[in-house]
Amino acid sequence: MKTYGERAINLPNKTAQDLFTLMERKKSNLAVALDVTTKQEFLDIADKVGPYICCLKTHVDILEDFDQDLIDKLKKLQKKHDFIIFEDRKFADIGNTVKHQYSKGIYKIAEWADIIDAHAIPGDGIILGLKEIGLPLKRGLLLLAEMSSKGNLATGAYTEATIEMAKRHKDFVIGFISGKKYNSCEELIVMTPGVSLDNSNDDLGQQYKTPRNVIENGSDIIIVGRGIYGKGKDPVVEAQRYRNAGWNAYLEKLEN
Ligand code: 5FU
Repeated sequence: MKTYGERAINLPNKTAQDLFTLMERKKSNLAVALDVTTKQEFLDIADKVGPYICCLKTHVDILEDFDQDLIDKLKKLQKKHDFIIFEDRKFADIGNTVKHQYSKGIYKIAEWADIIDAHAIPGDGIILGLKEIGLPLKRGLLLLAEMSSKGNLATGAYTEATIEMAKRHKDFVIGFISGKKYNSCEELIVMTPGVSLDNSNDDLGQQYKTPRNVIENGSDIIIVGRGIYGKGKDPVVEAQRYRNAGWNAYLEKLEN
């Protein structure tokens, strides 16, 4: 198995290269899913977990007081701590619409998010639309090949078709949201949500696996949300704990 650093070489997409290089540099395969609803909480936790993560995953549309100042401060934190920003927007419309959703409106996602994700359901047009905006900016796209939630419909033939779509657009599609690696495209990044060391589910269909489980299945990056900043948790302590769990699982996998 290649190291993250070795995989960075020869990747066609700059964001993917940057991500693997910084994972190696920071010794972290941890992405934090920062699902809080106020700017202050968001910036406070981002600053605390920043040193331990390779990627900060956002849902900007859940912030009650979103404004340009938040983006300016987020960019400063990105410089300070060295991480990739992934807006988990899950685009799902025709190419022409997603192009506008990506670059316009209140959030202007293309201006600040290094990575975005999209459902494969509309077909190749969704990638073509997002690519028109994202490729000149050297951004990267993840396709949702599988979801972590109970009863998710992205399975079997749908997942297979999603993998084929990714292979047709390797300049812009850098990987998948999924729980496992696919044999036919091992170089593509696999980012995995639904990761916890303490819980196996929530009350709304989320299903959790441990960092070790998902890394063993071929995941490259673990995505952890409430496990890090949930009620009563210290985000610094938890970020270190998940960083260590993810990195040790990766080192063990490299040895085997
Ligand atoms: F695509 C997916 C998926 O299949 N499952 C997810 O949980 C995305 N997610 C996101 O990961 C979800 O929107 C949350 O932002 C995050 C998981 O958060 P948690 O608090 O660790 O459950």
